[in-house]
Amino acid sequence: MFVIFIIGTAGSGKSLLTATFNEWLKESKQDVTVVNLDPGALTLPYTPDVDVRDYINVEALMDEYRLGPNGALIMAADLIADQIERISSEVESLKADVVLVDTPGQMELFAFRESGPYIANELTREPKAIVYLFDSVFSLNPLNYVSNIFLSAAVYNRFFLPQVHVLSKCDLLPKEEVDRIVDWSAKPKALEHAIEEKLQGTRRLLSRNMMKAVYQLGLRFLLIPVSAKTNEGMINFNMALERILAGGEKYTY
Ligand SMILES: Nc1nc2c(ncn2[C@@H]2O[C@H](COP(=O)(O)OP(=O)(O)OP(=O)(O)O)[C@@H](O)[C@H]2O)c(=O)[nH]1
Ligand SMILES: [Mg+2]
Repeated sequence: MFVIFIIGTAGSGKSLLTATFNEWLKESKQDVTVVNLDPGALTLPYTPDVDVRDYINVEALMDEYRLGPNGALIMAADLIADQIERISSEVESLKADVVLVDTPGQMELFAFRESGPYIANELTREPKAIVYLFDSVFSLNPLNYVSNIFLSAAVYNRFFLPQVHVLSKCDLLPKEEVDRIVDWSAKPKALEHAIEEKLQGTRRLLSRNMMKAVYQLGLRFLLIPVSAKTNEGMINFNMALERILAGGEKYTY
């Protein structure tokens, strides 16, 4: 069994990628369990096999503790941690080859609170990986792109799990733009050039220094363009995960 957490900023495409990758894996005869860890999800583009909303009710928390939606979501994040043993048993009992975990809409609830890494650690003892999403349209601007590199470095620093980096919603940009962003991710020089060209003043200085800081840490963020609408890039995405999780073999033996 391999466990894959899909993480990214709000609206970056986590839930739809979970849905599409689930279908894609099932078509290639893999046995998949889909887990929804977002207690605040109103609708989902897939039917979860394990759903945190069966354990925690955000609206009830709002009523009972007189919390606003964000306060209730923070409380929910900690309550998920309390329930993790039961959730983990439920996942294990389904005995799938691949477990896809869709994480809360607001990434900071999962990535930057104590409960997130605890949940990730306790959700089975099987090998795990993180998929971090860079939203294509958001990443067009080098300043946004660099900020996202920083966020994904922060996520790595929290979980210390192998990480795959995806340029999500790649169907929304022309191919040249997609290639340009992928080029930034492969060649620091190309990104530096874009920063010089498109940014001025303090923004340019900050972006350049932030980028250098990340590269000095030895972190690399090679992006795989993927569309959850057209299925573009799904093969490369799956290969990257197989390489990390199964040493390049299929998930099922
Ligand atoms: N064109 C296109 N749109 C996408 C793609 N993936 C997601 N979207 C759209 O982007 C919006 C957000 O997608 P979600 O999958 O809900 O993103 P999310 O990260 O789960 O969002 P939250 O959980 O609400 O933070 C939806 O309107 C999706 O239809 C994609 O590959 N291509
Ligand atoms: Mg979602």
